[in-house]
Amino acid sequence: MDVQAAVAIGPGKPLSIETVHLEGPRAGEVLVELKATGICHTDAYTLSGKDPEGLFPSILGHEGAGIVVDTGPGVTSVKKGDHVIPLYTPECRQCKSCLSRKTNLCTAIRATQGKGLMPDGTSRFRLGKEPVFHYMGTSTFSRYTVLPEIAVAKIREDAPFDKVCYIGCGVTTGIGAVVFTAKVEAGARVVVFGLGGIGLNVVQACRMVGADQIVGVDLNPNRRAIAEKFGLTHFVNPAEVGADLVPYLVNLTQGGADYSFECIGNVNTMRQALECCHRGWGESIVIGVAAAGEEIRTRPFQLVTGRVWKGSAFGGARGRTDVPRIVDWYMEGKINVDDLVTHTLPLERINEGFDLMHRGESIRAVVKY
Ligand code: NAD
Ligand code: AHE
Ligand code: ZN
Repeated sequence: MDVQAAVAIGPGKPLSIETVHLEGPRAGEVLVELKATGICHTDAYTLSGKDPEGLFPSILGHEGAGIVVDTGPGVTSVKKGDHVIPLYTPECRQCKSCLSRKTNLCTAIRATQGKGLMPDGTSRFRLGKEPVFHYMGTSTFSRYTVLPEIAVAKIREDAPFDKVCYIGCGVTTGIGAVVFTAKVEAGARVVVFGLGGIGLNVVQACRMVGADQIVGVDLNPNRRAIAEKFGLTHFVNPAEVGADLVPYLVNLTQGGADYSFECIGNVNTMRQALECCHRGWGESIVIGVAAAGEEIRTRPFQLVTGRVWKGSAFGGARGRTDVPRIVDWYMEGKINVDDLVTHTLPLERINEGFDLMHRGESIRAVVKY
């Protein structure tokens, strides 16, 4: 079928709205009509050309929601008409990683996914005669996409697509990092670096689990008001504090944070996030994605004296199991997604969504198909 999509034609170039050819689902695959997709900072990172797995031409986007419109042979877990969220972290429930119960990083199709291909090693998208690469196994910047069955989470039908698409990445990443990766407990003191689409979800999850102190660090002063609405207790602008940010945060948290979260993707703030943690037990969770070639540094003494450095991908969530639960949390009013979707645009204006993010004006811009 011919479908309209925003194609990443080259690094640093605006997305180009094109009619591409999409082949139907093969064995174990489903065809999904996307109804909405969020624009995450990671899409901008890959479009910039700094992602070692970035390929061009490709169809980016990994924060979608839609309806199954066709299934390939052998598909049993979803059917036509089901509402789904595509998963860039699939859940096969059979691979070594899934069976370990120690990680959400399913490895069933990771190798082909990183090469922009479906599990059988081919692409379903074409522009004219040229193949177009998939992205993160999801390619949600297209009105239709093909996904492996293990890479969709079936969700309830009363959930609005233009809000729950954000659960396909940002919401789950932020909430999950608190609930699944760090397991923040009531009474904790937390520092969150970066109060954007991910960091604000970390903030609201910390409030949800009963943290006592939630400190946010961001260069954008406009983030203060919305972060306070989501549970922030102290806003810190590093431009005002200067070089002494770490001792400032240690003092503010009365000895150091029990948990810190880096939601920027900057290796300098990753170091600050670790070093503002409490001696003996403070845990720092790296969520931000830093470009190829970047490296993190600290004095090993920081770890010897009990601080813990961890990472979190997709919030440690197991997609098919946890994403429907997080949709329920939203529908039950336990988490606020609506106020974080600050802009809604048609596909034709998707590049404006990237501009809003770069200017720090949006939290999440969502494309509604
Ligand atoms: P965003 O652009 O919405 O938010 C980033 C925030 O950081 C902004 O508020 C900005 O003002 C602030 N900031 C930038 N530089 C700063 C600095 N030096 N000091 C303090 N604040 C600073 O981005 P996002 O969508 O929230 O994504 C954040 C990061 O998380 C990105 O690197 C993204 O790629 C990554 N990410 C990781 C995962 C994962 O699974 N690990 C999932 C989604 C996104
Ligand atoms: N190709 C990138 C990887 C970037 C990365 O770390 N991605 C996160 C999700 S970011 C979503 O917004 C992730 O899930 N990583 C685990 C994985 O298997 O990719 C790079 O920089 O190399
Ligand atoms: Zn993302």
